[in-house]
Amino acid sequence: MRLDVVTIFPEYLDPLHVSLVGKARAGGLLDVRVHDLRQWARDRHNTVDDTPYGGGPGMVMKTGPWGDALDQVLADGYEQGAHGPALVVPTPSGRPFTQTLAVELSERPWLVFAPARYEGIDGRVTAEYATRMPVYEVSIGDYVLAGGEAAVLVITEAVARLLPGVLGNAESHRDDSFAPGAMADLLEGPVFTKPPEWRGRGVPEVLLSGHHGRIARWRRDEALARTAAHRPDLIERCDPAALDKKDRET
Ligand code: 6GU
Repeated sequence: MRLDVVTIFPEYLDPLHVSLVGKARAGGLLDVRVHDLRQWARDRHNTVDDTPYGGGPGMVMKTGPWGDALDQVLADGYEQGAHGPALVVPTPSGRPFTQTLAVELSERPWLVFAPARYEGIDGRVTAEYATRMPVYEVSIGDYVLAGGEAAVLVITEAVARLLPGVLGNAESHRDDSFAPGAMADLLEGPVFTKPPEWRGRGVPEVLLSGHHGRIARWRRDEALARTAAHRPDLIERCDPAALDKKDRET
């Protein structure tokens, strides 16, 4: 998978060299390129923003630098053999970023990220590129960040770990909170490892029992309890058919 990021803070993306995403790059599974938007500024002050039409606070990122940047990043990518680009625009006014969307993005060969600072990018930019490729305007939650760069890190990590060969164990994300499947829409309960006792605290007996059926039942109960405590909205939305009789008793 190829990723391009166009930003006024290239160093903000340095963590893409580290950990899981860094390993995926080193292993040749991810080709990440970060570009400084100011390369495409048109004046000697490297201006990339201006005051909003219609008034109001803050600044809007200009069409010119973004259009030139995206045109060149796309042209270079095509020249280097990339294909099937999608534009990802992190913005608090985007659609919610979910595990389902992470899976969809992980199936694309090429993602171009356009994180905005200030009040956002001139609306003509997304309108223009939407005529050429899918455009995903995405929010990572109901709060406001100073810019989309942190969201690029979040989205990239969620997507990279889904790429074949990135996680050591292909089963590792089967039981993820929010993964589609048996534990769909439930949060994962607590986990334990050695030693069997720590500061007077033991490990739930059932986990040492070797009874796979009872262990699965216990994990399911813990997941339900944690979901009810932290995300009652997920229980509310849950399809009753996804709950068995035992679930309804807990
Ligand atoms: Cl993607 N960008 C900004 N600036 N704020 C956000 C966000 C994105 N998602 C939630 N808040």
